[in-house]
Amino acid sequence: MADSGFALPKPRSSGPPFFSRNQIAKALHQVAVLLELKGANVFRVRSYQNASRMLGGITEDLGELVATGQLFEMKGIGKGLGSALSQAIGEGRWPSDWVDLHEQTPQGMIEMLGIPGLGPKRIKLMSDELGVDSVASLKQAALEGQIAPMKGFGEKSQQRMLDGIELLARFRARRRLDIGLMYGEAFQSNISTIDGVIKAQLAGSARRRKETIGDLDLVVAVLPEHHDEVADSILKLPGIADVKGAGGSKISLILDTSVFEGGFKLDHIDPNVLDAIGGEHYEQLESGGTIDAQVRLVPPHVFPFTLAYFTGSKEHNIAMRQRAIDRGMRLNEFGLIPEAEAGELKGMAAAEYSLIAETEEEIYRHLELEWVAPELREDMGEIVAAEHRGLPHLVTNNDIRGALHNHTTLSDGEATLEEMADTARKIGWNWLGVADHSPTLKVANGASAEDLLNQGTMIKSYNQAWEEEGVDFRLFHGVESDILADGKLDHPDDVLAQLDYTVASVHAISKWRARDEVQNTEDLLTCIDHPATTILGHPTGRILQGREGYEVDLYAVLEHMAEHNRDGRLKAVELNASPYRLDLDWRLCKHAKELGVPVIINPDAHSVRGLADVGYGVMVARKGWIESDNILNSLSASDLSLRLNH
Ligand code: DGT
Ligand code: CA
Ligand code: CA
Ligand code: ZN
Repeated sequence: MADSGFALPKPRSSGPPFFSRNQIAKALHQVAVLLELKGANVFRVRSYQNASRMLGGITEDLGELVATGQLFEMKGIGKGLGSALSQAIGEGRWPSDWVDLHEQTPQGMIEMLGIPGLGPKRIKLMSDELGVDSVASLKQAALEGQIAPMKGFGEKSQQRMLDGIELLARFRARRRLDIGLMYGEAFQSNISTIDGVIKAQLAGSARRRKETIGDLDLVVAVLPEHHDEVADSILKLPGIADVKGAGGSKISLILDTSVFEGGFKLDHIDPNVLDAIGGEHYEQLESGGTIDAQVRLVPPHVFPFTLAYFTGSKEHNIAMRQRAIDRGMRLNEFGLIPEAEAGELKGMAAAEYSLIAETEEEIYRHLELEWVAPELREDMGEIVAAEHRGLPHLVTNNDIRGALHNHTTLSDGEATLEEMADTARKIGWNWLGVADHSPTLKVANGASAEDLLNQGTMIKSYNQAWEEEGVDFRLFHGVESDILADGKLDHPDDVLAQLDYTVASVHAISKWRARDEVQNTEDLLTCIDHPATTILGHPTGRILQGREGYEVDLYAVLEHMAEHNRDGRLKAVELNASPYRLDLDWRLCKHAKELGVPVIINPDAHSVRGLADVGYGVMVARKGWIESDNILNSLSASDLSLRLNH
């Protein structure tokens, strides 16, 4: 695959200025890196590097600096660089030596730049001494121990390179849902603004809310007479690092982070999670990341069929197509076509005879089905349910009245109890539960029993004050207790008994991953039996794109929890809504629901912004067939209070 995060930006269609300040800074930086890869003179490299930094930081309007000639007077911009930039900004043409540099640098060298922690200087060295010219040959050399003996490298840096290669491969393969949606929604909204675009919609796994996304699929409705100009305009949108193919109704391209207006920033990441997804290198990986996208342009009357087809899943499509065949029809991305009329015709020609559908609903209706929400289209029983009008009334964001697993400054949260409560009230919640870490988790600043109980006293006084003022909001007091290796909880029973609830979670992941499924499952069952345990937190400990969870038989765990619930003891399973976790997996949500184990969607917020992550949990819950009645989040504060303190 061509890497592609590393191309010169394409000029805007309406200029001058043809490039933004960010694009210019990025291009200068890239030229510096490529020069260094080539072994150019350090002063030359540095002058590009400095110019990049300087122009990236200015507040003046770049177009104006060029127009007035002031650009030439700026520190670090010599005559050569000044004219090069004036031409780029004023005429939309990059200097030919920059273009040559990009074209002549071997793809393999550029690919190696994506390895976290590896810079051009060392790549050049390894290339000269070992003939390494791609990620694959670098990996080979490292595995054969050829890197370590080189001057200035050593065993450690050889291992770090191997780790980096693995991390890069993981990032290349698929992206997390939150990241995929960020790219997809930004690109969709850019396409929507193009003249002639009637509608643009995200399809594929992003629309189905899969936990990770392979590539983005977008469907665009456009009249045939506007097709070509719209296709041209799409190719000129910001954020396109490379075009893999464009012809007919399909455009394949690669997006990079310049699709985000105002740059790409990551929110606060909980250190436990960060550690699993690349630590200090994570931000570099993510901001140098790319994602593939496929855009299909179709006439409006075909749009619903194309949207449905490319929403998938493949398995759902196959089942739908079979249903059409059973009714003497052909279903594809162009239409739902009676065979008798289409005869030998194919593709768009056959689609002339398609039944009419203005929306997806009508396609499903033609096949005697209720419309199936995209999240459910996995061929996991949705078609039978749609046939019998038995699809679930999926939970929505509006059903969420609060959540129970959130952190404050008492452990590793950024915000105080007051700030968290304020924000929860502002976003319209009826209640909020705080569950700070327990003492064993030293890296997360686990709170002592004494501090925890003091927090409880504060919570009581807040609740009392709100009650007196007639404010319909309350705090619940819990703890996120570590589950210790023998299934015990991390506070004395008399401390736990004073709380409203306990979220029990495993954090010693490497230890649990080193053990077998039987042992892990047994310890979880023991922990669930503890009278204080109310909620099983992030049930597998997985970090998406980071690490697998520990082995555990979650079916057995859920069945055990179901038994408790049948006997009237509340044991809920968490759907951790952090986009890095999304744990409980959606495939198991449906199982929990069928067993009657209540689900609680928890953002595991470590900041006030973190509360919004509950939205990702709602997406996954929907994908797992969850209805409002299946979650604790939909209860009023008083009903929840009854459930917690039976
Ligand atoms: P991804 O990209 O791996 O996260 O997953 P999807 O589901 O977005 O898959 P993708 O991008 O390969 O294709 C988008 C949709 O197009 C897919 O969900 C269903 C449809 N599709 C693709 N290939 C086939 C196929 O061979 N048969 C059928 N029936 N549908 C297909
Ligand atoms: Ca896709
Ligand atoms: Ca695709
Ligand atoms: Zn946790």
